[in-house]
Amino acid sequence: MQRLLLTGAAGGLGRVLRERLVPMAATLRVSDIAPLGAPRGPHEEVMPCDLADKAAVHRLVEGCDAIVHLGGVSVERPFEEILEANIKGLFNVYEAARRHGVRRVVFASSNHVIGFYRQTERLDASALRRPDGYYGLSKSFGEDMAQFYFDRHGIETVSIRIGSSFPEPANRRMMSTWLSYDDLTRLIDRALYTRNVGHLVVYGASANRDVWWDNHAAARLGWTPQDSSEIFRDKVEAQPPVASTDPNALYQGGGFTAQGPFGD
Ligand code: NAI
Ligand code: 15L
Repeated sequence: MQRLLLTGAAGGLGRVLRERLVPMAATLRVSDIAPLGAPRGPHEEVMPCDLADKAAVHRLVEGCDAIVHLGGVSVERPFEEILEANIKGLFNVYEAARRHGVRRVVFASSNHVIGFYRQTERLDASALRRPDGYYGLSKSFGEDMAQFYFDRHGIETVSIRIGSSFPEPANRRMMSTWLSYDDLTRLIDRALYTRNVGHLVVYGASANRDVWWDNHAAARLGWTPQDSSEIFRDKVEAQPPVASTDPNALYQGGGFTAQGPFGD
């Protein structure tokens, strides 16, 4: 891998992966609409870019061999904001990938594409999607876009339905959805380097005790999670209990299922 592009590099996961992706390519090109600071060394190129700006995205993608695409709105927001960053933005990324010969994308999808399933249900990656908001819809569209660009143009993508990737689980729901940074890093490595994946959808969750997702599709990547949220159980269960009628206790997407609509 000569040049790897990381979008969303100023974000929560981007700041972590900016360090951890360094061994995966000779040059890491980092990008965001938010400030990124100076290059961290000769291995790094810094290119600020608004994903909704088509010409800028084409300049950004030119010369790259693969893309780890984290950039975009990462929470529930009014549709117009999601449209610019996540829908037009992703289209710009794939069109630029097609034009400039990029063969592999790792797409940060989300558990919110299946957020309206109950926490009592166990899903694999082939389950019918049930997005829990505009954000989840944009990720669902993103997975369809990835499939289309493989079928039509042969660009391979691993769409990772990330659960909750933070230093530690913040609440009871995240005991099921938590993905450690180490497991995420190993998953991205396999998603970049495993041959002939086509468009593959996998769940991004650590080996947590109460998982909701049958992640057998991830075996194709030779990835199995090494970490577990269990080490945080006592701390999380010291929090006040959540009512059984609370969306955080009912739905896989938790509170996202009850956000919006906006502007009424
Ligand atoms: P974040 O919100 O911290 O980072 C997203 C980055 O995208 C930000 O730095 C932001 O400035 C940038 N961005 C937003 N609009 C942009 C635009 N128009 N042009 C260029 N850059 C833009 O989110 P986080 O947690 O780092 O997540 C990274 C990715 O992973 C996101 O796509 C998110 O949807 C996805 N994800 C994250 C999960 C998590 O638990 N952290 C769970 C599921 C999915
Ligand atoms: C996501 O998709 C969000 O980007 C992240 O901020 C968390 O809210 C996560 O899902 C989650 O469901 O915990």
